[in-house]
Amino acid sequence: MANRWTNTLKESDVTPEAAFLNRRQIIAGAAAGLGLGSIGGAAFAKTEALTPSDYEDITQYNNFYEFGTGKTDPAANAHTLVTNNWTVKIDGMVDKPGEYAFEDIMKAMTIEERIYRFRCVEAWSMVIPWNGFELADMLNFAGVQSGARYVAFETALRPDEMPGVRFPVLDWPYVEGLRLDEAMHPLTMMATGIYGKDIPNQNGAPLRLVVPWKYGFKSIKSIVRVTLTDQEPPTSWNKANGREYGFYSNVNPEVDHPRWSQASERPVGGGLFTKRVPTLMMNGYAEEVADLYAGMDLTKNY
Ligand SMILES: Nc1nc2c(c(=O)[nH]1)N[C@H]1C(S)=C(S)[C@@H](COP(=O)(O)O)O[C@H]1N2
Ligand SMILES: [Mo]
Repeated sequence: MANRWTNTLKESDVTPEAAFLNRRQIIAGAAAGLGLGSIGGAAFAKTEALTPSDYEDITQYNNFYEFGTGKTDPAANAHTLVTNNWTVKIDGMVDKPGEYAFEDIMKAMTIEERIYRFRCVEAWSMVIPWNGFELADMLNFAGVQSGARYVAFETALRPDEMPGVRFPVLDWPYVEGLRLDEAMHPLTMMATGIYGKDIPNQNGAPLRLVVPWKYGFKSIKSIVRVTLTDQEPPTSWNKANGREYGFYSNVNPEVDHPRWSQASERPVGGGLFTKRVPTLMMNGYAEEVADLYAGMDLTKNY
């Protein structure tokens, strides 16, 4: 693919502002403005500098329940995951279904860097410089058939390598899903690296989804299967508690979790006295993605 975004640039030689400006101009087809806009009263940042979180924080404070439910469990335990000879089955409503070697997917994709906000539904956040490719490119590579409307994702389930799956915290394997237009959106990526290094096991090696305008649990890790379908696929957290976790799970400061506010968040890594900051509508990406949800009641489609 052509270098549409910041793929030739490294974090060291581009300011996040420049990268975001470039991206926004391409998507919007117009010059980007500065300052704040609003949707339904909630502020969102149009353009601002994003300072990436420390590598240490990004890779030592994780959620990956297959390796335990504590924030430091994944970093402590995920070394047992064998990522050699990884394959991803791409099946369902595609022209070229198959069991693809991770290396072959990588050869066909353009790896670029993108610095995205990351917002967990638990109300902590980070800024992560991902390396990876657009999910759309991988789906086009497999050939999406016209009847497909959703994409289902599945994480590896390997009891011998994943100490956490002994516990029935979730109905394993971890599964997630997107509407096809969300999956094809140019912001949606498959991450294979962080800070220019291969993605660590605890962050979802060798490839995981990143959907920056949705709560973190949508960004499913260590993917082994991607299925194009015409039915809304089941998702792990929705199955576990459908009242608290919906299919869409767009970051929305105006729709609280039944047990806590989503209006603000705690940036991870700033030490004990870090101030909470306001949560942005669609995590700051409303200008790019809000039209995907035009006419939908976001309090019902949470
Ligand atoms: N397979 C799998 N994917 C997962 C999870 C998980 O437990 N298992 N946790 C999710 C949640 S709740 C979050 S916040 C992010 C955390 O990603 P990070 O550890 O890279 O920050 O991964 C998501 N993807
Ligand atoms: Mo999360």
